[in-house]
Amino acid sequence: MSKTFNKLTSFLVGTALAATVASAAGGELQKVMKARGLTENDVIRAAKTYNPTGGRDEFIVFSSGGQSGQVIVYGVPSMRILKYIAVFTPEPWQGYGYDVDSLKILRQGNIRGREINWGDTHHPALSEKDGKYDGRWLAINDKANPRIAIIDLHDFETKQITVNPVFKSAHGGAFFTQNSDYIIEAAQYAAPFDNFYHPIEEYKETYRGGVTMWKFNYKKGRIIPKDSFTIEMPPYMQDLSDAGKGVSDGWGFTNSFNTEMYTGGIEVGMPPNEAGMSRNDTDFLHVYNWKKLAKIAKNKKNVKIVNGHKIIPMSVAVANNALFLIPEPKSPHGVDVSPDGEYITVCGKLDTHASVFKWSKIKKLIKNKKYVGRDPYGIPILDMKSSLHGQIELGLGPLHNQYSNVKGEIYTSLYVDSQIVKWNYLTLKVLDKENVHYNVGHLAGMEGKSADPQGKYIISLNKLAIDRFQNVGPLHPQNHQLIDISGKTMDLLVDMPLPLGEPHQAVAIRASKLNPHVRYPMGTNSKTGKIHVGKTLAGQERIERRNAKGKIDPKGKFVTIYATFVRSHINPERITVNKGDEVKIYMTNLERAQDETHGFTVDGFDVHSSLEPGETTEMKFIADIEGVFPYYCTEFCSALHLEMMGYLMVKDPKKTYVSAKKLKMKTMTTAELKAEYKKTVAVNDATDAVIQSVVAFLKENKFGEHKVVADLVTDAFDQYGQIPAQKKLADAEYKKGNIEKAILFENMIWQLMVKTADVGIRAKDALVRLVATKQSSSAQAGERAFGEGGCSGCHVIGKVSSGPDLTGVLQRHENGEKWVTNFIMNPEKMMHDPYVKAMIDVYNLKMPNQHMNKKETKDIIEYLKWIDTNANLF
Ligand code: RUQ
Ligand code: CUA
Repeated sequence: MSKTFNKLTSFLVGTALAATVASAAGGELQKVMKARGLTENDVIRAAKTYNPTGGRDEFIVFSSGGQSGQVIVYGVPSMRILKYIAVFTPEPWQGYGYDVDSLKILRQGNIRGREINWGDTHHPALSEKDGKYDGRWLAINDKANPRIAIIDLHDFETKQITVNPVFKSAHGGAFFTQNSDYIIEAAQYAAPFDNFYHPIEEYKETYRGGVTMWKFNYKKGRIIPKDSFTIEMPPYMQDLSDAGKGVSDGWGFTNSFNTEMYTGGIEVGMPPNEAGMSRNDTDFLHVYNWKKLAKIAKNKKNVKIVNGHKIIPMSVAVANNALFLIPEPKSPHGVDVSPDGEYITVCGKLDTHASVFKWSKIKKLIKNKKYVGRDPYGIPILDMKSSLHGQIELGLGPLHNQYSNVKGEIYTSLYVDSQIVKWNYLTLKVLDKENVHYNVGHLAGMEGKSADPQGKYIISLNKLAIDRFQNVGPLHPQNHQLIDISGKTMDLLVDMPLPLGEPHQAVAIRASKLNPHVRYPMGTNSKTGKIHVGKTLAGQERIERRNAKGKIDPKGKFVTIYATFVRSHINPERITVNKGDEVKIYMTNLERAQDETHGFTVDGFDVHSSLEPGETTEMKFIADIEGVFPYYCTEFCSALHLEMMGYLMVKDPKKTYVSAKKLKMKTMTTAELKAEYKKTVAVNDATDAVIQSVVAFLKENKFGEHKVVADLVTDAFDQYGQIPAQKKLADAEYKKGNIEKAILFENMIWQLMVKTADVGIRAKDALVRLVATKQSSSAQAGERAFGEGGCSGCHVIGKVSSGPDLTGVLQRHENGEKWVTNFIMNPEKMMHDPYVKAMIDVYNLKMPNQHMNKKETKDIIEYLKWIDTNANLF
């Protein structure tokens, strides 16, 4: 490990960087470094991982959430968490498991009719085309309750959970084949395929291992169980798997431990499992031709049906030359196929070596039927030596591998040594080692297991954090460490604590390959992708009461509410039902604006739904207790979010209720009401004038040519378009003399106008940025300094605020640039200038000294020049 070289270059670069930045920031950086005890190397590493606000990451990582049963999404290099995707476990924020539609997905994971509400997510896999990630689907397995879930990367939601009908645990999944035709899932602990009792003494006869090939419909993004099959395997503990690709496409590789078929029995005086299961020097790498087996499985004669699922017996696979074993060093762990498919690296775990098998050698042995023997189940065994490209000593506890963009370059985790080794699987040479903290399991390279690895970074997924973070009690977070692999040697950049289960494995993809939606087509059931039966548009909101036959019936016990959500009200706002009624609420979020999610709950009923723009969901419960239950929007969606509420009132039909005596309260006189009405209308007219000026500006500058702006304008008009209906109601009430109600409707108009103006102004700002001339980097820095240095506290461009509008300020004075520069840097010295004096009188304020340095002042001048060139836009 050439650490000295590494440190030296970093130091030189670091000093140079620090010097430039320091001279620019007047030693500010050095001050911060000193105060925080940072070295130059630290600063470089920080700069390599820092994302300024609004900045994006180059890669997106999908990490298993371990025992949380979820998937964790974060960015690289910033290591900022972006999302937890609910998969096998209820997740309240997303409403997963708390509304009817998501509960249906969660319940697909029932095993033998029983609810399972957790999962041990292990291996996420991204869908592939020609072995390359395409960013469309994500699959992940549950080791504890053998299941595979499919997540749609258009909305990052779980769409399907498939239970393995014959396995009792499953570790070696999920792995896509190179064109996503199948997903591989290998069993872990051998067990009977059926659901009956079989004594452990009959282990060899009745317990089985296996590999399930799940047929995947890429277009729909669903597993098709009826077209899937399991390859029966001996009761060895099948472990990790990988699909062949390129030259080895069509084949699968799964390694194993406990080929001893030891079954322990501490309680009856036998040595424990760990002793017996690691007795032999070698275990078996299973090599199978899944493409051939998929064809064979189509013929009924070749399969056995267990629990409604197709099994290809070992004998059939062997008779068709589709299943082989190769000895591998004992109790191995990772098996990883190289980007071209020619090399298969198996790590030793209990052995300090990695073994690199060569596909062309294996293929030849298979073709020539050169076997060294058969296992007790009749499976042909290939000679280990003749299958190997070579072996290499890496260190203690080698586990998992990832590839980089450099040919032959491979990275391996060393669990016991707590190190990452960089080596070459072609030349079998170790190139570098890096310490990690501590006990690394998997590694995540950037597309590092695809046919197109990107290099740049490796993430070390450590099992233990020990002393790396603030002590938060005996249960520590796990630690993901980001390592820069772009240089000659590795450089550990940053730690990320993950407090959500043991994240086993992660896969990373270029962010540019992901294409998620920002909204759903109106009324979508996101779980099915179809229009929801409960889709409700504005004006269609209603409450229906039906009988058991589904007929409208005022005496029925089934109440259906068709509700809509839009800033900032829920329609309806009052729901009264009888105790014992079955209440079903369909909810549609009418918003089309990006990120305008509403949430919904009825207090006390253990229900929650998250409604993304355009989404419809369903909620169901029995109103089995009497009382008054507020319901409300659970996302802080708007300034009037707290007002986004209503009441569910449950009355007992067996009770008689005595009305409360009405309180006498002072009411307004007609004259007072009329005055308030007039004032409200006047405010609305003034607000509308502002909106019209923004609209005129948007039209003049052809907003339609810019998608971002056009989307915002659509959203603004969604709000504005609701005004005429409210106006009609207001006018009608006024005519009838209901001035109080007329005022309320006028108020609603004002709310809609404020929302319109809010988005309209955002659209205008976005448009200004798009049509204005490009800012020089100095003007950009100037705008930042203007904002952060406090100038914007008093000066608003294009408007007179608590200070004068600065548009044209450079023209207002002779030698304008110099004048403004002096005024910014030494305002005190110019207080007697007659112009400044006059300004002080007008604004009742003195220009303060904001202690801008020369560079900042110069940048601000550039920014002011940019404003002048684009003065027509402000
Ligand atoms: S396996 S730490 Cu569960 Cu992926 Cu190796
Ligand atoms: Cu909608 Cu808060």
